[in-house]
Amino acid sequence: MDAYTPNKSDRFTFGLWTVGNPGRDPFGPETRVPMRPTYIVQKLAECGAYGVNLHDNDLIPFGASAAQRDSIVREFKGALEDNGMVVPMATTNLFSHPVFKDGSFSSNDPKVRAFALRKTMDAIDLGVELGAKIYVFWGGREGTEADACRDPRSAIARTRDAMDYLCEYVKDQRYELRFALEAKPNEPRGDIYFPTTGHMLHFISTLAHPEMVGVNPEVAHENMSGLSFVHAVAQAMECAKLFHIDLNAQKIGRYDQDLRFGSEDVRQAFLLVRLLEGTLGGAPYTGPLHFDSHAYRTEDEAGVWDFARGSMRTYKILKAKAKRFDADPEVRALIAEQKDAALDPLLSGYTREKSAKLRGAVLDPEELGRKGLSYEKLDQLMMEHLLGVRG
Ligand code: GLT
Ligand code: MN
Ligand code: MN
Repeated sequence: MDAYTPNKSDRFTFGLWTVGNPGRDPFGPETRVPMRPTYIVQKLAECGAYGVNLHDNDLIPFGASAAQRDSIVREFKGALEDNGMVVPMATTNLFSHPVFKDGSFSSNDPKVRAFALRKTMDAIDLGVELGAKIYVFWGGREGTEADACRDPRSAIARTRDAMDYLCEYVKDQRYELRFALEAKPNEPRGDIYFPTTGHMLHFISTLAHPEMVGVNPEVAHENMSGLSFVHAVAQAMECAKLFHIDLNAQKIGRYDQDLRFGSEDVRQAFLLVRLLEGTLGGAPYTGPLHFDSHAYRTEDEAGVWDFARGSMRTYKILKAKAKRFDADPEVRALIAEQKDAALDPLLSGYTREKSAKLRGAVLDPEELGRKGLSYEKLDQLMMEHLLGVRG
């Protein structure tokens, strides 16, 4: 036990499919024995996690009878209670079964769309029964290889119809549930619709109930697009749409690796934790911290729990480092907000008078252009904090 040992107050969660990943990849079968969901709950609790998330079919096999479902749910609820664990988020598997080979909500076939809606309503019922407050939508199969198959605008419109329908369903059932949309640019499809968090944020503004819908950005997915994950998360936070987050790590330009959080690009992981925790001063993110990642294929079960504990420890270490970085007087001096009592009031809230004053203000672009900003010093200070020789 040390300061970085995780505990329930840290709000760390894992999906059943994450620690339960048996190591299968496109080139080889499982390297680990699958674990029972109730066992996963017990082991995650021992590791210090706060909750567990699931797809409908992580718990209830596809095609199970109502009686089988009820008995599985009863047993699972017992395990949650025995281990003081919660289910903050649930989702639907709309990608494994061959019926979804060409998407679910965006499929050209109304029968597939009908099946997807029905499966999602059942899975929402399951999630709510287990206590979930967030419902994730990851449209992994909503995309194309043969792009001539449909007008991409129909895919967008059909997805909107599905979201509006499901929001109404939630309202009709009086569930206390919000949706979080997760973007990914490709894999398993050649191209996936709504490839980034930014695309999702705009799409949400076109829905009938935008207040019920936010985003679930994933480190690996934004990285696959070659974009800054930190900036995507910041944009979501700035408009109060960060409803959930999928933490993992990813080498740039690769397939979706879902590596242990912080194991690649430590700088970005640090800046992300700094943003989420608000150590710079902004409002923090207060939702669950979900690790959507899995242990290397080389690992046995012991390696899986090393992976889980490592994910949480790295987050806590980075959080402590972010606090020290933002409390460092040299850092604070370098990034102190610049104030100008005369100019600041002229820069927002246009009026004719303000714009006239702005035009009259004395500004010297040559002098401003010559001014050094000391970002080399700032960045090196960050490196020294990260590398453990400062703070
Ligand atoms: C799948 C995917 C993840 C999504 C999960 C939710 S399923 O593992 O790779 O990024 O978050 O459906
Ligand atoms: Mn994810
Ligand atoms: Mn992923």
